[in-house]
Amino acid sequence: MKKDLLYIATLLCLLSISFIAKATIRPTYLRVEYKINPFLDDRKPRLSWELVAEGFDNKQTAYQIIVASSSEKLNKGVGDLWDSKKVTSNQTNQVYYKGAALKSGQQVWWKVRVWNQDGVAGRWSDNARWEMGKLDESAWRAKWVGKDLNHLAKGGAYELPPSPYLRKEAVLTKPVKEARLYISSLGLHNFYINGEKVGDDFFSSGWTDYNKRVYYQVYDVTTKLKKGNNAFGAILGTGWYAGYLGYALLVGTPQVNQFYGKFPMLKAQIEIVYQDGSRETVSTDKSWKWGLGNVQEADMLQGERYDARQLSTKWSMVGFNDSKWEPIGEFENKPGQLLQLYPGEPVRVVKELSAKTIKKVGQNKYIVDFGQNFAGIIRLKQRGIAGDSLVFRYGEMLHPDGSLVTENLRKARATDTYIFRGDSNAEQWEPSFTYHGFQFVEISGLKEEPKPDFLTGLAMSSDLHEAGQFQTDNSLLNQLYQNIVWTQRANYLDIPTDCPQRDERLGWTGDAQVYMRSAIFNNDIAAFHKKWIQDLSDAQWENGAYPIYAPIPKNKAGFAAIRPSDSFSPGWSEAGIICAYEVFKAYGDHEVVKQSYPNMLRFMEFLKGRTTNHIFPEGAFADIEPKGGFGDWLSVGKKTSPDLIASIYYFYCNKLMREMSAAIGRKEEADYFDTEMKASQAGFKARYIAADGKLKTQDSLYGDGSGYVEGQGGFSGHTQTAYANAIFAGILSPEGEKQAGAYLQELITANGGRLATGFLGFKPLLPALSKVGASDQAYKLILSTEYPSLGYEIVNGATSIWERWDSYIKGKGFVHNAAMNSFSHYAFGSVNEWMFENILGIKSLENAYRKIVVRPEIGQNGIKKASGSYRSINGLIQSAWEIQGAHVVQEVDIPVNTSALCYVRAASPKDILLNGKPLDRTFLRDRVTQEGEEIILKLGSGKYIIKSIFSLP
Ligand code: RAM
Repeated sequence: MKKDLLYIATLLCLLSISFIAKATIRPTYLRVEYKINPFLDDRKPRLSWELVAEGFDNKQTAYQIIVASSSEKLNKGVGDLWDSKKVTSNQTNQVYYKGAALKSGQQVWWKVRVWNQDGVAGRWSDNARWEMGKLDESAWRAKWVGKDLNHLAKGGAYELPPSPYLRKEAVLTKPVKEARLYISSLGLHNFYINGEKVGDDFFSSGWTDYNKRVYYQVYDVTTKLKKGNNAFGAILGTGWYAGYLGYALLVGTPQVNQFYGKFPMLKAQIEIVYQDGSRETVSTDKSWKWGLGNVQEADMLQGERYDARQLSTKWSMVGFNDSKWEPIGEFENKPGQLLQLYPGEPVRVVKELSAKTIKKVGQNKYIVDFGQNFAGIIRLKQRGIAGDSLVFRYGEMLHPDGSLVTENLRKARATDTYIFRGDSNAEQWEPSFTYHGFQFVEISGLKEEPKPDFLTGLAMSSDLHEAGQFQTDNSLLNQLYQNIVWTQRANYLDIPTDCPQRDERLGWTGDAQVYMRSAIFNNDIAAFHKKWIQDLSDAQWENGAYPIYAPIPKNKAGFAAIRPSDSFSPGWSEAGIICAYEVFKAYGDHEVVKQSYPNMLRFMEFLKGRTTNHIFPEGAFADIEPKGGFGDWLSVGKKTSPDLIASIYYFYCNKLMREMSAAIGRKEEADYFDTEMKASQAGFKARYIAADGKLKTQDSLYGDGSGYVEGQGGFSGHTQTAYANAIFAGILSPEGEKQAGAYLQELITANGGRLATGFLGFKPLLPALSKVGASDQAYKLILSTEYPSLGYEIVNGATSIWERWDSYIKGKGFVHNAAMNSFSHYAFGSVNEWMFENILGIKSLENAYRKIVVRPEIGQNGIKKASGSYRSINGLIQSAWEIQGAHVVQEVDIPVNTSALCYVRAASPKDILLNGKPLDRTFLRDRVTQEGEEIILKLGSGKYIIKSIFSLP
């Protein structure tokens, strides 16, 4: 009896243990192709999840995925599409769907469970889903429709036609069970069903090389339809397809707009499943009608003009009298033009800002200050007399006299006009087919003092998940972080643009590549860059070079249409390798490598073709415009030889290609890149390194420097930029790196403790200083408020990152005002990478942060406290530290299924308390090593508080 009781007790105990164990590890945040419950057209999409579990050292040892064709089946555990069964693996992301072939429109439900380190299965995740888009052309019935209204454009400085309005009514004979809208436009569209706008996204279907690829979106519109008559309507905007692009007008290119086509077109297909299972489709074709409406002008750069009197809001509802509207034109698909599901995240309004101040600046004229420089539009809420108009102009800065700075917009008109309908209540309006970069809005035509909330700032961005958090006890650094985040927000808008305000807004490749890792720490950019890296591949030149911006429309002769001399440049074109590499590293994404691999190989071949002795000697790129490329763009002081920089980049790209090739099993190529990398290292040494370790160039080979950017002053190899790049890329020998580190510091000191770098030099500057053990110098640079520095911008009121170190100088004002002077340029925000990797100390040791290093740089440098996090694809990593008197307290959070090497500054392991306790013997034996003044703790998942006696090196 006693025995029995004991047996039962033991059994109960075991059961409860296994029950607890079972409950502790669980997948959450299920995503497909980086998205939550998305529409997709990837036939073998990749699945991912995060894991949560209590306690320490939790790992996944196996998983099971079930994929079903209905939620009922999934709930019963029936994987009729795929049951992976138990798969022994620690992989939680980049897991390919390996089930039955999926059809167009197929709805898919899935869930996952995992086994932990003790082999105990956890509970199933919640159900998640995805739905397939259209997998081939035959699934499309809709035709392209559109109307050329260019003849209605009012003359003047800009040629801006009105937007065509499209409509169609259709009878649905039975009650609706489910409905989808598949929609694409060459240009931009707003789509309405029964008077309601579908979707909250802007600027769909995005900017691509429309000759090669056009995207579509899918929406669930079930609740918008009803049995009986339904009305469908659309307004089209020229957008990137037919509107103005870049600085074409400014530089005098004969063609200034309509780079891809003359007028916008729409393709929309509404697929309805009736409750009885039968189906109906309503598609765009020549049975649709078009008419004129309220949008009288709409252009991305020039702004929108909206006359609310022209058309009743009922135009997209049933019963509107469209007898005066005419049939729309129907157009064929362009051969070779792929129609695919938008792979990125849509542009949305991501933040709303209210006016900080409203100042009267003239008769009926006011200036609103939103207190923050951003990209987006305004929402107006105001009463007015029919026919009265308000004119909105946008600016990032004010002149000392309080007037709006618009000179730096160059030829971007950036002006919106609203003409009142004359409603008795306040009229509400926001433009649809334009956006501006601004903090200030000047409103003319306001006859009465406006209410404080008459205008709302709507900040737009590609709607990306937040990945980073960063805070310190230093308000300057905190503001810097906010400025970086805001500038990324303003420029990650369908493509990574250089700036959001002037007549440019192009996907500049140099800016994108220097900023790439910084961007990753702020947002989950994997889906965004899945799109843009494709844009880059589509934009590759015939000769294999990646361009200086992408997309890049081409003219009939095959040159850049916006400015024919825009071609390629060292430091810019390498984005094709570097951006793919950063996605590969951060997310463990092999697909991006495989997809663009043929393009990357072609580019490497192009580079190789220009080398002599595996590097680029002086003058190697003298044939491009500007000569030698853009070089260390916007640096101050002596210019760094662009060829020396190009040679370091060549070495670096070979190194990255070696790693990526090996990862996707291209052994032969990996070997080739290894050899070429080493050869370029030797070539670099022979040509660019002097006996004393100084970097040098043969200046005479540049002649008088004419044609080169700021070449008159001559070129040098002995610059901050040259050393920073060489150290960062790892092209030097250990001894050489030491010397370079010393020269770099010398140069900074000789420059009064100031930086002198441009786009290419600044990105590696602080990381290089940290690499050579000069972390304090890096801190000094980031905390400086003297010109040139990011702190200088902040003490002068910056809420975003400026294009130039001297965008504004006290006493001198806006020195470059009308030329190139953006106040929202993320390139110098590339310091973010150092803030996360060196202040917080979060680095990836293995791809995708499966193995993490936490090694914050703590010293006597003015910062006593820092905290932050990075949500990696393997989970949330947190790192915080604080100097408390004679101690440093570190708080570290390591995600389930990962491990970390955590560096603690202490003379001996005895000086460390881990979660309140001294390190025990087994821990000391198995998990502690020492490197100089640092103790390295090997930690599994869990939350840790590490207290150590503060010892400086
Ligand atoms: C400027 C862009 C961009 C830069 C190029 C070289 O016009 O704004 O930032 O990369 O030129």
